[in-house]
Amino acid sequence: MTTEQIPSGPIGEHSKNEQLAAFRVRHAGAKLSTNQGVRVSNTDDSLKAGVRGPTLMEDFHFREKITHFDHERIPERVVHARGFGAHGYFQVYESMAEYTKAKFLQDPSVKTPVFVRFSTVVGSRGSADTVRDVRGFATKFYTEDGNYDLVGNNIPVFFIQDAIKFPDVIHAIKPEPENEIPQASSAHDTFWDFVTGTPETAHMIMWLLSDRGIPRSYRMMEGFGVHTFRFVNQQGKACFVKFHWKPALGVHSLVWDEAQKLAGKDPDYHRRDLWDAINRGEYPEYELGVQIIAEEDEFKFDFDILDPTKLWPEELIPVRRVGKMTLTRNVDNFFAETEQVAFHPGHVVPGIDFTNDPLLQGRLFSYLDTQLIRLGGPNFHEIPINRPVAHVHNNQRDGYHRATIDEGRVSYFPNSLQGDTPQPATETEGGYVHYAEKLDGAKVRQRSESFKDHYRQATLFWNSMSEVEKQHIIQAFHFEVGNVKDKQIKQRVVDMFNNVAGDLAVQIAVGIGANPPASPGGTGVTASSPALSQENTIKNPRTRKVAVLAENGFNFPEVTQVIDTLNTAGIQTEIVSPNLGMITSADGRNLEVTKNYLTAGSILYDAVYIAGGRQSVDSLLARGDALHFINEAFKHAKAIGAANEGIDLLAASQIQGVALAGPETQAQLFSELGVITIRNAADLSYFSQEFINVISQHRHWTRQLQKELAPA
Ligand code: HDE
Repeated sequence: MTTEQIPSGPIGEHSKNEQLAAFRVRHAGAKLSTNQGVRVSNTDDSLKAGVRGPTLMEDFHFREKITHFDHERIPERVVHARGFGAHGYFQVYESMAEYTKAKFLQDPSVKTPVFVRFSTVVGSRGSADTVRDVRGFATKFYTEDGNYDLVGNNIPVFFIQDAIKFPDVIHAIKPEPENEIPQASSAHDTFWDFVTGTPETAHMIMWLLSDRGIPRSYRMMEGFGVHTFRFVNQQGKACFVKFHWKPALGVHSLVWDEAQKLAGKDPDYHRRDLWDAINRGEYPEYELGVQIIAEEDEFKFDFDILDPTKLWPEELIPVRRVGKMTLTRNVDNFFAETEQVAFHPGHVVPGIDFTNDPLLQGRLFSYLDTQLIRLGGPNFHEIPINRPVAHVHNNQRDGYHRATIDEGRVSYFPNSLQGDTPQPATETEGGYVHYAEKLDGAKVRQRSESFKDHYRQATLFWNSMSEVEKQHIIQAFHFEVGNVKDKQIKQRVVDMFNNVAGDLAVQIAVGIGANPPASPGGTGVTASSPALSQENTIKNPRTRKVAVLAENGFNFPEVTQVIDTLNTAGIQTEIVSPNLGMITSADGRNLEVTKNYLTAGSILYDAVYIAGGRQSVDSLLARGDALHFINEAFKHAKAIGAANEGIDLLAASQIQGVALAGPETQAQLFSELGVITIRNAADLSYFSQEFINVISQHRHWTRQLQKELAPA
């Protein structure tokens, strides 16, 4: 073996970036040329026989330009078509050698480059980001051992147990074939027809219809490998493992009304959020967690650990946080990187192996197959974003779009002409050796008996939800099944989810005009898992976005103090006013307006602050847009702050039943249900700090429960 063939040693944070540099081209300042490098003198007029005559065939510039344009599109992914990617690195906290020999999980000083692509599943490439859907969370680690892909979702379980059902579930959930309606939505007959005929979907449906289906941000959602994988250590000892990504900012969601409106106001809401955060240096972080079960404990649980519709309750099998991924760099070119990246759960490295989860086994076939058509042939691994940083040496040759120039006569093994190289590596040299699992079974098309409990973990999920999370699930059922036209399917939904929980089924039935279940059902499971509720997540105000409503005549010292304090805590602020340009304060100072009421909306923010200043507030009071802004933010359970005259706008809004600081109150802070007000205070630092606390709560659900969901 020549030195050139030995992998280059420890991989650094920048090694992928350095590799990509060779493929980057900067066009700024250059002369225009054809693809053949011939300079072009005019790209505005085609070559014609006379100024009003026909275009000539010999116009090679015209032909090349149009032909290339005609071929710009490649097939979109059959699922996960809409996505957004970013670069970063992963670092392990301490060696995981006890469990796995995977090199990127050994040395805490190594920063392994990664590329992550987040996605929605159902919608086409141009669909909106905020639809109710599962989110893909796919990570490519460019490790010293070669590429490792962890191709996961933001929901830890899947709709089906066996990959052979995948075309069925996807056909059912995609737009209906006769009219391609609805786009990017599961709220239609074919999907619920499939669900009610396929009880194994119950658990995942509970997750999809929960707040997890409408994340606030890609930066605020968990990721899950879903399947049970194997770790294998240097001694050849294996254990079962499930992978988790835990976001540093906690797990947070939109509310449904907001998600729907965002789909119109800013269909790029999630990709913009990620792009902007990385550009601002607010690098998203996710800890890698592992749950480990010893080989000998495979049958110790009341669920089958190979069943992908089951999670491993964290209270039973704790998640150990073993490392951290930080996303630090946006792509240079969406198509070249995000669109052409090719993930595959079969891209594993020594130390990580598969199990017999029948969903995983099927995926191992599908991902290579799909790239062949999507990326146009067998050489997609040569596309810059897909190239490993580790060296590639084999006897695979030719095919469409081959870029590598393989030297020499030898493209076979064994050979004498090249000293039998490239030659297989031994296990100690890093050769991948599959775990020698002992297998013995008859060929059958059957489902294991141990896969037949479809409801108990769905009940566990339901039991684990807070009151407001339960309300959201019920409302989601009312929306989803409310859009189903077939009455029998609607009734079947009630009957199916009666198997999960009687109270759930009764409440679903009320909203969709179906009959309540004949007798309340359930599984008898009374346990709950606190880790499943978003109520128990990290509450961190960093990177939250606050709209500041202000007009001419605002109170400059007050507004700037509040803005400065929020900004110092990492919270972003934007001044929203009727017109862009400058607004002038009561004392003659200027502030630049960021957004007007047409380009902004309360749905684009996590919180609202109403500036004080008599003239400013009088203008706001006369503005329907401003009142709508407040009412909508209140409805969506967002934090609202106001000082001095700003409180008059709250008093004039539809916010009711919340105590506000009155005109005579002296510097006393009022804080109720996420609405925080103060009057006549010389200094707003205490108010600003409390406002930050209120913002960090994400949403004030009690308000929603009390004001919105209470029976009339
Ligand atoms: Fe996928 N899935 N999938 N999937 N999947 C694809 O591969 C498939 C499944 C996931 O950002 C496709 O390159 C089958 C589970 C993500 O590029 C395709 C089955 C999980 C992405 C495919 C599943 C996923 C995909 C479409 C049933 C979570 C986007 C384009 C056995 C663990 C990756 C492509 C990216 C993409 C097939 C089930 C996650 C067709 C057959 C379970 C995140 O190959």
